Amino acid sequence: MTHELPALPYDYSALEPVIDTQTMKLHHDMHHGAYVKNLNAALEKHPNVQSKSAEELLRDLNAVPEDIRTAVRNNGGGHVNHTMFWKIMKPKGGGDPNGAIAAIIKKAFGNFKDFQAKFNDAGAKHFGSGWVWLVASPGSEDARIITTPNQDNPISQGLFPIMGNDVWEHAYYLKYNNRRPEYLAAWWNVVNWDEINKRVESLKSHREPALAHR
Ligand code: MN3
Repeated sequence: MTHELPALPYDYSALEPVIDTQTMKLHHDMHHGAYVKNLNAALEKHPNVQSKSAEELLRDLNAVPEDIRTAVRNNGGGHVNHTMFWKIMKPKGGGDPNGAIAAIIKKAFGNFKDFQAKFNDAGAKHFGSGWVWLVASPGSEDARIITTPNQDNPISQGLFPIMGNDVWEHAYYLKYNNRRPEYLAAWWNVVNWDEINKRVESLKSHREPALAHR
């Protein structure tokens, strides 16, 4: 079984002006495309782990053969992270969170504005490439913000990624240049709270978040 690059759930231009068309094309087709290609190439060497989902591989990296462990961590992480990323955005998104995610944010941060400020600050201060996340332990609704380097996904630490934003320069540099905080602030206008609420349902029931495409 091979992993596949999922189609974007909207046009390349759909997230304008927050995320520009050219960035979406390069980010999805080239960057995410390369993670999928490189993940498949690594797994070709070990048919015994090819039946596992990308999430299963990341959840127990020690079970991945050592000679492909770094490749699976980086490219499997890149695949799972971006599969989530495209889904948790939508054109005309944003606004205040609703439903279960609103309750989680209120419990952990008091209000949405304070959560946004802390999430943006963590993303802005993260040194180099990586992701900023809202995570919880599976089955718990006590959420917190973490950052991870490179393409590391929180599931490798036993945490459930409720939502995350990509702070690699490839995510924003064409439009925002070095102004990462501007990108982080604008990103809230394309957040898809309905999709994030679906992920919260998975968190509550200890299920995997929607699996990355194979
Ligand atoms: Mn990226």
